[in-house]
Amino acid sequence: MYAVRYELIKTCKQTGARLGRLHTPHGVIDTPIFMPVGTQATVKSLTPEELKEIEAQIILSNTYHLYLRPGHEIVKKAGGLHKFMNWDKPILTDSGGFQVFSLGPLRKISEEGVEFRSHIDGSKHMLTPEKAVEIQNALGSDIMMAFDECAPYPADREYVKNSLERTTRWLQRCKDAHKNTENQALFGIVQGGMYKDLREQSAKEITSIDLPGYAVGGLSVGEPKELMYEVLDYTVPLLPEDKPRYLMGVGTPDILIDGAIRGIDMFDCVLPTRIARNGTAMTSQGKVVVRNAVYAEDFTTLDPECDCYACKNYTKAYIRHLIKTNEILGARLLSIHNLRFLIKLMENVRQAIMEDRLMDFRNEFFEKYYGK
Ligand code: PRF
Ligand code: ZN
Repeated sequence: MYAVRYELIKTCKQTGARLGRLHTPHGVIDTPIFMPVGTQATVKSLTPEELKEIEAQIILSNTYHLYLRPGHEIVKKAGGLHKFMNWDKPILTDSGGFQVFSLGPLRKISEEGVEFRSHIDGSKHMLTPEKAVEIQNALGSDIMMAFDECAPYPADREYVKNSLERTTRWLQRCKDAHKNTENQALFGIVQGGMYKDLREQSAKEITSIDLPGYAVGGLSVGEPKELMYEVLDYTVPLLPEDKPRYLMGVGTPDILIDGAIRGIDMFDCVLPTRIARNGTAMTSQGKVVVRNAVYAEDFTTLDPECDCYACKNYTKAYIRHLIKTNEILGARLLSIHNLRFLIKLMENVRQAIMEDRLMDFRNEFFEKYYGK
């Protein structure tokens, strides 16, 4: 038995989007779901109580960062990541592959793995499929991601082909190294860049290795959005229907909806918390750059349709003041609000799937949010 089981409840008659439930060792998740990012074992500036208040069901954390600081051995000694950070709901950890590849010239790829220098002190390290599994086993996440290579965009065919074939070999090594299958689920990651035949090859190879879930990686790496949708259109149907599908590192409102319509069940993105710290709110009427001078005397709330703590208690003028003066509370309030906005958006998406009207919901949302 796998640690994680996907239960398909129904598909939307209007769009084909899936309503489901993901059963994990730390509870049940409703899908499609947005996962807040907590890279350093914290969703920046929020307590776990606040995450529960906005109804976050699962959070994402990172192997690479926790391996470097404080070190996975320390997290293990603390009793695992859940105990260490006082979060008792599901956690997904990314494998470190993607983060290491973002280091650019600081890394060297071989069949064995990736040699890299720490972005903190320049020290040399080696991440391999076995090491990524060992670290994630120590962290004790409910869902652990395979060690993969996300090819850059653009990249030539030959490079992408070699890279995806190595990613398949790395997945087999991850699976062989992962012993704790009762408590932690390993997900495979489909690569293949923007090449149809290479995506097909990767999907076929990756799904031939039996696992409790699969992700689509290598997207939102600088390609035009239309190209990403094209890749999803031919890749997602190649994934098994009885397993969850996770689109890695993507989570703007339009992609959450149009991804769900293409059969994606899980999303994550740093965007809501990152733009919060810059003074931008995502609202039912579109983005509001509350940092702007036009809000200096705006004593209305961020979003009249939002039920979050920030919207129940504070005005745009006040939050603008906090952001302009670099007060921590400004970033906190906007982070609470933006995360609640995306979590609520997914609640609405699930309700719309339930009622077979996701395309109507999509069109109304786009009209209001993007004015189109
Ligand atoms: N692989 C992994 N993590 C990721 C990605 C990937 O391709 C992406 C691509 N958008 C984000 N995070 N392991
Ligand atoms: Zn709000």
